[in-house]
Amino acid sequence: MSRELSPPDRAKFLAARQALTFVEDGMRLGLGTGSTAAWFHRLLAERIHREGLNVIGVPTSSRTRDLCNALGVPLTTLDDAGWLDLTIDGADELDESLTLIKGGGGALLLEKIVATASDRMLVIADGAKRVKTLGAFPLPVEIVPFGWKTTKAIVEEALADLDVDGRNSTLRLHNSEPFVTDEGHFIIDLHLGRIGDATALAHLLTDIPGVVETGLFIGIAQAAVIGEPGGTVIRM
Ligand code: ABF
Repeated sequence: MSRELSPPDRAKFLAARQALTFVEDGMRLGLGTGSTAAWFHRLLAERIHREGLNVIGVPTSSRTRDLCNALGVPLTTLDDAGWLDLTIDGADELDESLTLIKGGGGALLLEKIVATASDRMLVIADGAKRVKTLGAFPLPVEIVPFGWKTTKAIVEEALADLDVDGRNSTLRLHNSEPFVTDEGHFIIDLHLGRIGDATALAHLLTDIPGVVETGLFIGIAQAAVIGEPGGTVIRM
C-alpha cells in the first residue's frame, strides 16, 4: 500500500505502522487527530478485525470519533475509560526535547486533556515536523468567544512584555467565519517565527482569563516515531 502514496503520506503511513508495535492487547488508548493519526486508526482497525486485538479508544475530536466509528474501532469516553495506557497523536512541530506545537487541526484542547490522562504519549509524524526551534508553525491558542477581540489584544500586549512580536496574531477562520472547536471555542494563531522559552510563553498565555489552552505540549510526550519517505523510521 505504502508504495503508491505521496512522499509525505508514505512517511506518515510508516510512522503510524511503527507506532502500532507499541499497542498491546487490553490497552486503553488515546486516539489523536490529523492525517498521520488517521493512518494509525486505519491500521489499528485492521489489527482489531484481523487478530481480534482487544483495545478501546478515546477520540480527541469529532473527526476522529467519526472515522473510528466507521472503521469499527471500539470507543469510550475519557471518564468511562479512566486513566489511559497510551495516547498516539500527531504534531505540527516537534523539537529535540519532544516539546510540541499542536492544534493545526483545531483539536488541541481535547488532545492535551487525553494525552495528559495517559501513562505515555507517542508522537507520530513525518520528518518535516522535526525542528531545531519551535515557532515557524503558527502557535494555536484556544480562547472563549466572549470578548475574543479583547482577549486577542491582551495576548498581543502580553507577548510584547516577553519581547515577542505577536502583532500579527490572526483569528482562525473557516469559510470566512470564525473556526469553532468541538468545545465551542475560537482559535487565534500566533505567527511568532520562533519560540525561545516555551514554558514562559505557555504560562504567560494561560494566565490570561479568556485563554483556554495553548498548542504548546511541554513534558507530555515521552517518545516519537518519525517517518521518512525513503522508508526510514526514527525513534526519538
Ligand atoms: C493533530 O495532528 C494536531 O494537533 C496537529 O495539528 C496534527 C498534525 O496533523 P497531520 O498529522 O495531518 O500532519 O494532533
